[in-house]
Amino acid sequence: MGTSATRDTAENRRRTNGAPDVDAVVVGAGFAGLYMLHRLRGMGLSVQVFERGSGVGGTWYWNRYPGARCDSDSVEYSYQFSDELQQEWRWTERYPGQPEILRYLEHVADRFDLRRDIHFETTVAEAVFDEAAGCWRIATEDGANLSATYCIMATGCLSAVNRPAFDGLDRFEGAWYHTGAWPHETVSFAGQRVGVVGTGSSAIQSIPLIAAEAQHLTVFQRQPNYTIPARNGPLDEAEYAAVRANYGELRRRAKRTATGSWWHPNPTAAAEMSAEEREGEMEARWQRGGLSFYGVFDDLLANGEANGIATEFIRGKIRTQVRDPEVADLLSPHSYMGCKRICLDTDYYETFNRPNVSLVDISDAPIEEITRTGLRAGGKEYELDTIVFAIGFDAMTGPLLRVDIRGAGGRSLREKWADGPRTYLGVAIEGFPNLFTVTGPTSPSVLTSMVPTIEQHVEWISDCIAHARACDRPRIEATRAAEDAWMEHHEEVAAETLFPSCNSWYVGANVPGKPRTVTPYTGGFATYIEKCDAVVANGYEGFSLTTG
Ligand code: N01
Repeated sequence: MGTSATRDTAENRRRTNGAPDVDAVVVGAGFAGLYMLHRLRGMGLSVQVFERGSGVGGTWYWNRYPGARCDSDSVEYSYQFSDELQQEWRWTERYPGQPEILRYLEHVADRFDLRRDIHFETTVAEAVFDEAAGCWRIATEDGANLSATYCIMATGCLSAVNRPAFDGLDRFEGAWYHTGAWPHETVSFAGQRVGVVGTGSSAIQSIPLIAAEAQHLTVFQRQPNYTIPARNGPLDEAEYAAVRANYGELRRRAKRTATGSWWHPNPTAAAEMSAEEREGEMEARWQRGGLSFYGVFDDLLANGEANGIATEFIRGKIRTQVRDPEVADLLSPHSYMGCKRICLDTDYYETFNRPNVSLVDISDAPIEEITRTGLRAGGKEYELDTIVFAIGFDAMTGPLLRVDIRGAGGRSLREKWADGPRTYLGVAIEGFPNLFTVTGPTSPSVLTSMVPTIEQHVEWISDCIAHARACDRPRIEATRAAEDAWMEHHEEVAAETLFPSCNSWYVGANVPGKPRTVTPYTGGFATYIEKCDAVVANGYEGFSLTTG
């Protein structure tokens, strides 16, 4: 591991003084970790970043599957902390593809000279709070150690892949891939019989491209998903220039919304609209494409009837696109819309009209085993040369719990969260002083536009650290009472939504044995920002600050 950067003379001096090696360790070098490093460095802190991949990018480093693309508009899915950066960078399409986002993050790493403090191909195995020294001791899988006053987990929400746990996988003689850990080399499907397991966002993006190349594609579907046409295309130069001239206002406005996005939510409940008005609203959003369909009615995610109107509209669209009525029926979800993440697609439904594509319903006939030459589901054998597992992630808690984190008194985070995550604001955890989580469980994160939500967290956390240092009480910890009150509020607002009713990764239903709890904060980005700001205005209410 390349820890030589942490062994320079200044740090050696700190070591001999009994001080921690560095002020802060950041785990992860995606959108969150890169900005955290830049921000803390700007405050004069010594910082070291550990990153599992061989390059920066996080999500966009790992998810290289065919068709991988962001569902947020490129002009929104970018940092706002540097106006120079947002003015000089040029996006090319409405939704940025994985290679373009990765280039953007590589540019950011170079532009702000971030790489010199990042240790690549270095996986953090353990983070243990040393009560006596008042610091975190970080150990990596390859046996290196580093101590730091602050430990910031910038590990992302969807970075721990849901590993295929099917019997017989080790006997499979073909090739297999997980969309969330895709090889860097081009994968060819030409002339092959390919199976895709899963029909979430990753599958919906990759299926049309795999189908165009494979000899035959079989899609194994457990539950269908709602997907809206992306309507991707090159950015219009004049519109883009207007955005660049108005970035500040557009970004400010987004922070006053529930999702942190630029699209306009309809402020009217479905029942307050006429049938024609509802139809017009749904059709307009369908034609415009994109995640603005979430904003079709004010009560889409809170009222079953409103939701039912939208889902019937989508099922109608599926029936007009898919020629075989039986296939159309199988592709039509009947659950609530939006309590599983809505997907965006390019030609997804049309793909099922192709003669080389078949859909297999495994809702009642799960995959029994992977065989030497394919897989068996519902007692039937499917011969396959390649299997693509698009089976998602151990979301939000997985990236944190795969590190053995032990707080004050040796308390393990895995034990504390055995029945589900508990945090204060999704940034701090009682019993784990000086540990922060960027977009952690119970923060709005995955229900909002990810980059602005990450920036808000990075800024809040770094300001909190600055405050603790300025008042010479560097040990900062969420109190039990504050965490309890936050969790009560979190659970209360979640209970008012439709989220608990769906088997989604938002509630951990996709990972066998995972405690079922609504993990992201459903109260909205604007409300969340107000709450975070109020905590600061009240002198970091809910935190105890001590000399440590
Ligand atoms: O994962 P998913 P994903 N046997 O969990 C099925 C973000 N994202 O990687 O629905 C058979 O959504 C599972 O079935 P079911 C986005 O937030 C963003 O697609 O649980 N099938 C489901 O169909 C997204 O929501 C972007 O019944 C199994 C699928 O696999 C999140 O990442 C692009 C199974 C998993 O779908 C995750 O998306 C891609 C099993 N044992 C992803 N286990 C963009 O911004 C699971 N499944 C563009």
